Amino acid sequence: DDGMRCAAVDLGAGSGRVIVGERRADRLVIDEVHRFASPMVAGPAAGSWTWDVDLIEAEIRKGLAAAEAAGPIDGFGIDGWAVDHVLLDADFRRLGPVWAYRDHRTDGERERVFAEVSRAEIWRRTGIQFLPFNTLYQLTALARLQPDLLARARHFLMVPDYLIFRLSGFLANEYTNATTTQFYGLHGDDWDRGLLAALGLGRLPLAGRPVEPGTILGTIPSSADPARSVAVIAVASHDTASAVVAAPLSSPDDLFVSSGTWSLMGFESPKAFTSPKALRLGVSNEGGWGRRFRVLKNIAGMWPIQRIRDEAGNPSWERLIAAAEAAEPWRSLVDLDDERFLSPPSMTAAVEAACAETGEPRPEGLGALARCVFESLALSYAEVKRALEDLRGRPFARLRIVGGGSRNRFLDQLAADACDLPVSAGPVETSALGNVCVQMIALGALRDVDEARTLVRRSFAVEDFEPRGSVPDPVRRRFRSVGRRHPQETQ
Ligand code: LRH
Repeated sequence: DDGMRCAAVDLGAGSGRVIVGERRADRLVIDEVHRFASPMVAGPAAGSWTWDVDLIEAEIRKGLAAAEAAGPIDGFGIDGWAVDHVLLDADFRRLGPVWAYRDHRTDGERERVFAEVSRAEIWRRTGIQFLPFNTLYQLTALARLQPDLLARARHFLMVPDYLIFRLSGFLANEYTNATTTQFYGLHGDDWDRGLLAALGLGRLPLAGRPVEPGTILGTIPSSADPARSVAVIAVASHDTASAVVAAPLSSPDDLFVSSGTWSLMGFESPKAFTSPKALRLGVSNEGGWGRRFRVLKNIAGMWPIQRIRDEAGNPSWERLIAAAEAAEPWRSLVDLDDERFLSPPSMTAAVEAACAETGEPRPEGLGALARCVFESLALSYAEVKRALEDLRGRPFARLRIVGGGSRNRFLDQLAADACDLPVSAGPVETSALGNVCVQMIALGALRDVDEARTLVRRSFAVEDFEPRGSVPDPVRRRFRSVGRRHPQETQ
C-alpha cells in the first residue's frame, strides 16, 4: 500500500481545499494542490444567505485535475460543513437556491416545530442538539414558505452528497452527515420517517438507508489517464466527523476541540448519551465512523473573529492576535453562544451591544475587541468542558485542539488556562486527513481508525501548552452571569 494516493476535498464554510494524501512507508504525507474561497452569497431577500455550489463544483474539478496532474490517484472523497442540503427534481436538476445555515428563514422555526412535536420527543428520537438551523427546521421552513419546491423534489442530498453526485453520477446519502439533519433515528438507525411525517414532511424523497462512511460507491475513469480508474468513496462526509477520525486521540480521557468556523468540543463514545440530563446540558450525539459517537457541543468558534477582522478591513492574523495580546486581560466578556452572534449584520456592533446590555466595558479598539472574543471563547470552552465532565462523570486529562483554529497559539494558551488542562494543538488539516484515512480504510491500506490515528500521530507534530492557572474566579463568575449559558437549559 506504499504510495497509495487519495484526493480529499474538504469544504469549510468560507474556503475549500483539495489535498492529496500519500502513504509513504510508515508516514502520511499531504500536499495541498488547490485552495479556494467559497463564501456565503447574499440571497434574494434581506438577511438571506446561500451557497454558490456551481462555483464550488468548478473549483473541485480544478483541484482534482491538479491532483491528477501531480500523479495518479487511487480514490477521492468529499467532506464539508453539515446541515445544508440540496433538492433535485425528477431530471436531477437543482430546485431553488442552496440555502446557507446562517440564513434568517429559520429564525423562530424551531419553536413552531416544538408546537407540533415536543423537544423531549425529538431528542429521544434523534439525540441531536437543537441548533436553530438543523436541516429539520430548514425543511419545515421550506414547506411553509415554498411548498412547491418540496412537492417537485425527487432526491434529497446533503451538500457533499450532491457534489459527489455531480462529479461521479453516484447518488447516495452518507451516514455521518445524515445524523446532523436531526431526523436520523438513533434507535432504528435509519431516517426517522415517523418524525418527518408528524411534521408534514412525510413526502421528503429519501432514498434508502444512508451508506456507511468508507463505502466505495464505484469508480470513474481518471481524467489524466482513461485507462486507470479512481474509486469514488463516501468518506465521513461531515467535516467534524472527518476531523475526529484523524484527531490524535490516545486516551478515553482526551477531550477534543475541532476548531474552525465553529469550535466543536466533545469526546468519543461507543454509546449515545440521551438522558434528560444530556438534553438539559444541550449536547449532541453525532454519528461517527464505526458508530463511535461524537458527544459534543457547538461553540461559536472562529466565526465571530473572522467577521470582526473582515469588518476591520482584513488586517493580518499576526497583527490582530498581537493587538489582542497587548490589550488588557479579562476586561470585557460576552456569551458568544448567544444566537444574536449567529448572523448579525455587524459582528462588531453585536459584541458592543451585548457588552452594553450586561454592563461590561465597551471594547475600545480592535485589540480589545479581539481579546474580548478570544477570552470569551476560552471561557465557553471551560463551561462546556465542565458540562461534559458532569455528563460522563469523569474528568478529562488533556485537551486536543485540531483544525485551522489550532494555529492560534494565543487562543491555545487561553484554552489551557481556562480549562485548566494541558493542550496539544494540531494537526491543522484534520478534516482532510480524516477524509484521506477513511479512503485508505475503504481501499484496504489501513485497518481502522485506531491505526489511522497512530499514523497521524507519527506523521504530524503537535505543540503542547501547559495551563498557567491564571483565570481569576471572579472572572469565571462574571462570565457565567453575562450570558444565558446553555440557552437550551432555560427553555
Ligand atoms: C463545522 C460544522 C459543524 C456543524 C456546522 C453547521 O464546519 O460542520 O459540525 O454544526 O458546521
